[in-house]
Amino acid sequence: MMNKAVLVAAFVACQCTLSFAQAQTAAIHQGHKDQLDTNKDGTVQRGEYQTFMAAAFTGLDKNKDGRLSKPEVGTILTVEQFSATDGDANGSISQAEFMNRVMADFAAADRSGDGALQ
Ligand SMILES: [Ca+2]
Ligand SMILES: [Ca+2]
Ligand SMILES: [Ca+2]
Repeated sequence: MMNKAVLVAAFVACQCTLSFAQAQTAAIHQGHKDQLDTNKDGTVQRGEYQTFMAAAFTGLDKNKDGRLSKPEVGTILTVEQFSATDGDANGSISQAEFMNRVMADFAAADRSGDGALQ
């Protein structure tokens, strides 16, 4: 579990200049699809993406207070991305805010609208 969390954090961190959706698409192209496609059916379903991103949130939440502070995401999100994700503008990103954002990105990346990314 720890290894997975570290791996996810590293994966997210290396995509720091991209949006979540771009990072996810790039990840698939770069061979990370196996990490997301946990049932190995060749597509990334909404549930698989959701599970992956929930693990990413856990990995990023270094002090385990259930929120992402600016220092915790400092190398991953730009100020603009942080503000866009912090829905209630309270200065930290809750898991709900994080998941709202990444699932919106999933929907944007799912151009065919079938709930899976090929
Ligand atoms: Ca799958
Ligand atoms: Ca935290
Ligand atoms: Ca917030």
